[in-house]
Amino acid sequence: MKNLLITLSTVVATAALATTALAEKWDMPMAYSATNFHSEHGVIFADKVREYTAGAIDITVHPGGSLFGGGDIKRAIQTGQVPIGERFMSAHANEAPLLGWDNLPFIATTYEDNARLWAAAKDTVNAQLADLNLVALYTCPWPGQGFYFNKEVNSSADTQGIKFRSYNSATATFADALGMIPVQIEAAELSQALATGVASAFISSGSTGYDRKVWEHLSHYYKVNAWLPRNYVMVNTQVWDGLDGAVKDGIQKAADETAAACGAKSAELANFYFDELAKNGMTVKDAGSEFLAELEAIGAKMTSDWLNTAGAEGQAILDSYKAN
Ligand code: PCA
Repeated sequence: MKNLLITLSTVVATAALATTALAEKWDMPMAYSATNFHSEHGVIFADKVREYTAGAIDITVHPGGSLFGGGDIKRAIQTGQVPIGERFMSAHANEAPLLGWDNLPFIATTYEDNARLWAAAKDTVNAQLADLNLVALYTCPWPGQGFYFNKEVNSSADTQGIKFRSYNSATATFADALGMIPVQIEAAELSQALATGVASAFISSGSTGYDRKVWEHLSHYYKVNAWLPRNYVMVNTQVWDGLDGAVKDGIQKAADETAAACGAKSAELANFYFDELAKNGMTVKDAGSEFLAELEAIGAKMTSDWLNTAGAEGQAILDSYKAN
């Protein structure tokens, strides 16, 4: 009996070792701060992947641009420096215009509409990502985008010459159209940019203003709710193709569950962020009618510019969204 127990425990230990030896360790760079809900869901995803792949894939999340800065994450995955990572999808629209599908002002301004727009865009976007050597595992929306300023703003007469932190080419266009001077800065560097005067305005969700404690520098938030952009977790195509079917299924199940949980969390937190900005002394309100009318006119032009670069496939996404 003793011998049998020893033999059994040896078998168990060997099996455990075999699992450990087979476990692939994946570093997963993420662009936004550790306490942001996107990053927290990255950790939830990693835990689920470990569980659903029986330990075969062991993901370590590196939030806040600590492993690769936000602007470098996609390339690091494409070139196989890391197998997986997360980034803001429309940051890549300058390279692949279709990836700006979620950055069209005033087209889809609720979580429901954003989900419908993603459903319309998904196949086309995934085909585009395949051309970039990437497979998207899941996407998750930020809350709606509004404007941060250090003063009251009622129209573009108040925005001339302001240094504006942009996060992609579309937001730089928005700034230009309002007479502001865009400078692209990562969310991870935003507090520093505001503190040093490199920028004194930006467009973002309440989430990023809260994460970066921007009430230390700015006074007004206008809840324009212009669009709900998405982050996506992507994996290198060769890495993905090299996985066996059961592991792929486990990762995709983890991704699908994380997408649902992350989207629900984003919606749940949207008003919490506004409350926190206000509690910390900011004026949080809707844009006035004059400012809003200007933003809508700029937005319409941005959508037609996008359609010019995204072509028939872009038009098909919008047509299908409007038809459903
Ligand atoms: N926060 C990110 C992207 C969109 C958002 O709400 C940022 O400001 O960089």
